[in-house]
Order: sequence, then structure tokens, then C-alpha cells
Amino acid sequence: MLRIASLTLREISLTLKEPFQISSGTTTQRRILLVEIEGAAGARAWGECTAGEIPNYGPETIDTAWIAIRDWVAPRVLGHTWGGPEEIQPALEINFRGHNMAKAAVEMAAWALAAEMEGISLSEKLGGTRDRIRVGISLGIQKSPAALVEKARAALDRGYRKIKIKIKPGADVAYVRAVRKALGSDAPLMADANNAYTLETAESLEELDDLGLMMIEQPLAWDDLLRHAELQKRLQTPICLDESITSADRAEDMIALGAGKIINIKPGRVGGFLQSIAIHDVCAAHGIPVWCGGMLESGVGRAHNVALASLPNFTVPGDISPSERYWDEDIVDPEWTMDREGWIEVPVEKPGIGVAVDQEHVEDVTVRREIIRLQ
Ligand code: OSB
Ligand code: MG
Repeated sequence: MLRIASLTLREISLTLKEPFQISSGTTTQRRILLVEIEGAAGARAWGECTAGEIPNYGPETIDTAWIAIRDWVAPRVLGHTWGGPEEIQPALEINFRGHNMAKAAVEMAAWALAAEMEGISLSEKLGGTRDRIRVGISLGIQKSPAALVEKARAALDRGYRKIKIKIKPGADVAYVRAVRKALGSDAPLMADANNAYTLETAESLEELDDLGLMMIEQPLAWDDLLRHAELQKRLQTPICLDESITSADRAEDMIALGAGKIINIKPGRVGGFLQSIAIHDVCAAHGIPVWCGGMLESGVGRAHNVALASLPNFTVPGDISPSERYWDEDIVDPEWTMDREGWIEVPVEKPGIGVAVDQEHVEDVTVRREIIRLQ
């Protein structure tokens, strides 16, 4: 049984250590929407909305998500007696289209609350089977191939097990080739285009095909499957879909169409943990590897990603870097750390998300707050 008595929305402002550039824009200052839910007997749990500041990744933003949670998610979730967190996402789908990141922020907090109340880790609650996960780094677009090589070399030396290079037309083949040359043929490299190409401009992707990449992520439009299937026929390198996969149904479509061979699961993008697990299971049944993506999360969202990545078919290192990569000081205690071999420990011995939210720090960086409860 799960009841949610109140929901506190907070916007916090965190400055990235360095600007992060993808093909569709640059982020320096993160505006992060945190959700704190209150269950029975005062139990509390946290969720994080992964919507960005502007709609350059998906259609949602922190501001649209705030409205969606306040006006449509909260009234459905508050005060109802749920059999468990798995009932929430299907209920949020009834006559309520889209807004996956808004829905996920609350749904994922509910999973964390349920784990907390059962005294088990979020990882265990989700079906996780690992007590540590291997991770990689996502490197933003740099000003020159030489600058990128330096970052990539440092990342490999630090222990990261996958190096993802953000690309766009004009910053692609020369950049990736320089890294491949500098780091050698064994370095685990991949590229992510965030929709920057079309079938007409895909020649540079064919050049990337000779560079031994693990995969090329989301080269074409954010909502496309058919053209990705066309492109996959032209490439040896597996296509990995990110933006295009918004549900388990879309994952089945990808497989049926041959639009990709790997999926980057971001729980926010797909409406939460229930759909993430469903995508994981569909992919496992078809021999499709998955990995956990990132959205420059604070330590709260990172906790959710770490737990999800402990499921068995997360066989590729995720975009789950330690706290130090993003922030001078994270909002959780302990911060997320990675050892020299690229492992992050899953806090399987602790109930819930396994890290404490530093209330004082959160208070310091809060710029807006709204408490929603049943009248
Ligand atoms: O496409 O994976 C992406 C960040 C913002 C928007 C889109 C993406 C990303 C990342 C960041 O690659 C990965 C991370 O959180 O470290
Ligand atoms: Mg991506």
C-alpha cells in the first residue's frame, strides 16, 4: 500500500564545472526540478525531473514540467491508495498525453518511497542484480580536435569505460578520428549526434563507420524510426536510439523496423521506472543491449540512474559519471564516486536511494518552491 500525502516541488540552481555543449545547445547553469513526496507516517522520498532549461532535447522544459506536475500529475497521485508504485504510470497515461519527464519525476520518487518503506534498496525494488556498475563519460563538443583528445585521454586515464563524443556537422569525423588515433584501436569510443543529421547529410556518418565505434547515438530526428532503419542498412556501426524511444512500444518498433541495435534508457524520457523496466525486458528478450543515459542530473537523479543500471541487461557502461565531474559540491551525502577502474558502487545495503539529501545545501540553492497537498 502506498499513499502520497504531499508533494513539494523545488527548483534548484546548480552551476556545471564546465559548459556542456551538444549539437542543439549549450548548458552552463542547470535549473533542476526536484520533487519530494511524503508518504504515510512521515516517510519521505526524492525524485528529480530531467527536463532541461529549453526544449532542445525533447519538448519538455523545467517550466512545462512544473505546470504538468502541479495541475495534472499531483491531483491524480495525491490521496489515492496505490497497491504499489507500478500502478502509477499506467494511471497517469489515461487521457494524459506526453509530459513523460513530469510524470517520471513523481513516479520515480514513489518507487524510492516504496523501497524506503520496505527497508530495501531502490536497486532491489527495481530488480537490480549488481552491487557495482561500470560507467562512462559523455564529452561535450570541444573547440578543436586537440582539445577533445586531451579530454578523452584524461577520461580514459581516470578509469571511464566508455567515452562518448558529442558530434555535429562540422565537428564530427576530424574530431573522432583524432581521438581514435591518439587513444588507439581498443579505446571504447562512441558518438552522439542528438538529431544533427538527415539521410541527405549522412555521408560523414559513413566516414565514422570506419573508426570502430561501439555505436552512433541518435543521428537523425528526435521522433524518427523509419529513417534510422534506412540509415542502419548503410552502416556497420550499430545505431543506438535515445530521443526516439519513449516507451516499451517504441522499443518494440525499433526492433521490428531494424532502426537501431542498442537503446539508451533514460527513465525520465520514458515516463519512469515501470517503462524503463519494460524496455529493459523487451530488449533482453531480443538480445538488444541497453545502457543508462544521463541528463546532467544532481545526486538525486543520479541515485535513480545507478539503481536502474544495476538491472541485468544494462551490459554497456552508462553515462553515469561521479558527482565530481559535474559539481563543485553535489546535494547528496555521500557524493557519487567512481574508482580508478570505472566502477560506481550501488548502495544495496541501504534502504531507498542510499544517499541522504543535504537539506541545508538544497535550501541554499533553492530558487522556487511549491507545496501541493489535498485540500
Ligand atoms: O543525449 O545523452 C544525451 C545531456 C543533455 C541532453 C542530452 C544528452 C546529455 C548527455 C549527458 O549526454 C550525459 C551525462 O549526464 O553525463
Ligand atoms: Mg543522447
